[in-house]
Amino acid sequence: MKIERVTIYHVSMPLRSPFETSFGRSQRRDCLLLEVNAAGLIGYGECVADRDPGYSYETVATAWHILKDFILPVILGKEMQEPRDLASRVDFVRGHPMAKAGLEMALWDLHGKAEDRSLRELLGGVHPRVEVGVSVGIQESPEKLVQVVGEYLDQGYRRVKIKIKPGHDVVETQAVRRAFPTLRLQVDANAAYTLESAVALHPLDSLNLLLIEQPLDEDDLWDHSRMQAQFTTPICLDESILSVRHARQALEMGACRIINIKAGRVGGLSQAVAIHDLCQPVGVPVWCGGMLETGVGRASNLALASLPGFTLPGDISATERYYTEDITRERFSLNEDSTIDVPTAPGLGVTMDTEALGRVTIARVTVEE
Ligand code: OSB
Ligand code: MG
Repeated sequence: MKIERVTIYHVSMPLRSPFETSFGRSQRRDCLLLEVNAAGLIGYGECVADRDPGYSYETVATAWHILKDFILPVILGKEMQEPRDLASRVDFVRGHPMAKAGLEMALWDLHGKAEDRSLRELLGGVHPRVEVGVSVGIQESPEKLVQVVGEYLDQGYRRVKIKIKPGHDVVETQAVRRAFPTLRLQVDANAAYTLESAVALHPLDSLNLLLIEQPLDEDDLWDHSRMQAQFTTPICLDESILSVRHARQALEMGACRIINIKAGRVGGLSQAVAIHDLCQPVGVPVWCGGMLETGVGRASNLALASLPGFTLPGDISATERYYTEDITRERFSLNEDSTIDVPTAPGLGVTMDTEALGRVTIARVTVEE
């Protein structure tokens, strides 16, 4: 099908509660939404780059620039049958995986709609619903953190991840563990430590955590392998894994034992599936990370997480954990067994609430052939 027109929306949505990580605190969540018109169909994709370059060097502004000035010009007016073909066509742009992945998601949505198949089917997903957890931001005190975690448990979440940073780590995690001795619990440092300062995290090793996520720098596979040798708790990499090659090398050098897969971070769903396919036969657990997505990206995450190798709960929470108003008509809710249903309609399986989209759009541009 020929790609006729693409509209980029810069969306800014108020979060229901501020989200704080080691790289910053946000009250809003910005992203780009891509609307691709082809063969009388519309496909949507979400580019998960944030307003600020805290998690990644990519931002909404860099992704806008890379898409509008480099990627869209080589895609518009062209035939695109297979979303998997996008990666090689945009290879001439170094880096910028989130920009590429946002467009690829829209192509998957279009492809599914054209073939009348859900994204889950297209990717090889096997589960009708997937196990999920909640990612809890840094709180003002350990007591407050225990209270917030307790509220999520009351809502039915059976796996909790807490954000940590130097000075807000061991005491907080111990407090949560003491309050909830059997909870499936994990921590995420978002690269806030060095091999030296990570010595402070040793007490975490006796708290029966599922994993310790991304303690050290993004570009530091080597020191992660040294740290993993000093911990019995599995290290899980997020920011460090930008490609299938990184995943293979990280596993070969023992830099991690678990991988967090985010399609945006690795340049698209095709590469996300390839990392899954690398890990599954060798028994390395993977799970689906989150970027506070709208209903569009959430639908994509659910489809991805339905693949058989996603054996740990994903950071995919119910819509109401993030937003009062979403841009999709569908809202995702938590089932009693801490799962969320994977959409079954063609493509992403969601429909756009164009009025809601209008209310949260702060800039837009349409590009044609
Ligand atoms: O490191 O996993 C992360 C959100 C934004 C950027 C990075 C991360 C996160 C989360 C939230 O942990 C996961 C979610 O609920 O979407
Ligand atoms: Mg993370």
